[in-house]
Amino acid sequence: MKGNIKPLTQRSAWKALTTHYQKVKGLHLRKLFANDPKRGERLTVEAVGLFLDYSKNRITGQTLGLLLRLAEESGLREQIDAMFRGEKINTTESRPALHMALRAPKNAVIVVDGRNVVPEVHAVLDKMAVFANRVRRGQWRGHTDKRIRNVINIGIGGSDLGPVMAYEALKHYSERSMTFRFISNVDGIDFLEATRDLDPAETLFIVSSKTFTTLETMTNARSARDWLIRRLKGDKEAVAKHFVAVSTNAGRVSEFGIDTANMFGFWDWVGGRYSMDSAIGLSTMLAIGPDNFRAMLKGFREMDEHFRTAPFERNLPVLMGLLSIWHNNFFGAQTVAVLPYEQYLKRFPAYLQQLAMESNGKRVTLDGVAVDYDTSPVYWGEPGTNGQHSFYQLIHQGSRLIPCDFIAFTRTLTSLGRHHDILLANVFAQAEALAFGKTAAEVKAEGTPDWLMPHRVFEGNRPSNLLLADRLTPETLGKLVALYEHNVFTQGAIWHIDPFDQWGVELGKVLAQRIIPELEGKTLLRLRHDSSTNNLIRRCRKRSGRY
Ligand code: G6Q
Repeated sequence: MKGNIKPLTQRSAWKALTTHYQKVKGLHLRKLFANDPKRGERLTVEAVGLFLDYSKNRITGQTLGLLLRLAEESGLREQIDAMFRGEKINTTESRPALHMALRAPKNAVIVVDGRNVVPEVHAVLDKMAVFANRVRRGQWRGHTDKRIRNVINIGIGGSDLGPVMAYEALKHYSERSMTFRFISNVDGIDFLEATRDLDPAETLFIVSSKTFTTLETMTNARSARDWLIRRLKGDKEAVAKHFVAVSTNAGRVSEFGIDTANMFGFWDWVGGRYSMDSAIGLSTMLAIGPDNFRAMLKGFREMDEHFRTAPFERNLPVLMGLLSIWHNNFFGAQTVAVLPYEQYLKRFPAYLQQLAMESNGKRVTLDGVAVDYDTSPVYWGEPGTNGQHSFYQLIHQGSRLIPCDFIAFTRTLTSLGRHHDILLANVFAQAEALAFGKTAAEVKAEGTPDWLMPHRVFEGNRPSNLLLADRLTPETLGKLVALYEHNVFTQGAIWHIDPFDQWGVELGKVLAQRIIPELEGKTLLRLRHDSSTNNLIRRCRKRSGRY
């Protein structure tokens, strides 16, 4: 699509939306609902077991029509097809973005550089399953023949956030006799706290790194190797039974001392933040077992198919992406709050932050031209109901517009008295309160004195989506993650940016490498940074007694 698409603000649907926005920006959801008693039933869509109520967004039928036209004019259909065909849509890295191949059925054919990649995907999945079963059944044992009871994933960014989120989300299905931990931060505290109460003889490390060069991961992996060898009486042979790798870089893996027979591969066409369903999910498979992992892949696959084939007006990721664009680019909403009413999804907002913000946090188009519109909003959130007692105040009565994605499940995984009904009542109440607020007349009728009135009035008209599924299963999680992957893609496609690169992460990494010897060196090197950075380095050296 590069080059043959009009700049966003010159597309006719964009211009029409700009005019339309002026007409509808003052419309209140109270009025929209009052004028259309069936709105709450009409503006919903159900697909692959997920139900989306998008009626509480500040849209009319015309808004929706124009947004759908924008999708067409932006070549969304062609861009979806190009992605699924394996074209090199990640143009700045000259790679396809083919995470859909990770969940393709065995008989699918997806060709990258003349080769069908599906058999390789399934070969890795099978190898993961054999390994996971051996560990879970106590057949893969540690160096001293003890059973493996602890699994620690060492990785960062895309090699950490997905596995952590999936482990937490699917804990209900996990092998409870085993302990799962995740080390990502180069801050040694992360390592020390994760290992302090574990027996190395019962601990398996998964070093997850696409490149196997990432500073944080390699520093943590080396500390893990030292910890293991030291605690197992200096026996270097122990590494073979206590370390496996997930990587695309076999050379580096064997340099580290891990037998490549114990390496689980993936491919450069899988972006880090799109890799939780590749071998990067090995910790997930160890926790929930291969069958549950495959069920999760099935969920991903169903959402992929829905995204690829459903007409845009009934296409969940497309609708969510378009609504996000509407609030972001026209109402000027700077953020999106993702609020799961499901404790198991407590890490879902953090996972989404990387997915959305690393993907669409871009300031130039695919053609390298600076954008003259906003791209990714800031994603953030916490599980309900906790947020209600802290930051929801700002969503209800603050000066900013914050569209919310509520996520809830009709059934709970572990029933405890009335908890689930109370939880659901809260999520519905929040969406209702945000949309309709409380009018001055209502506040007055309660006998509120005049001076207090402005404080007690809720303006309402705050948009939200409500996603409702039946139960949080591995399959549902797969659907949910794929929904957001494609929602993010939809937005990136309309903004005409590359959602699959991440050059912005590079500069800090390079500078850190330069500063490390300046901090560690026995003598102070000549510092050539700005005066602030130089001063900070000198201060740290001095305070830690280095000169
Ligand atoms: C994700 C990013 C980034 C990456 C980490 C870890 O899309 O590229 O978060 O996943 O930097 O990289 P490695 O897996 O190579 O260690």
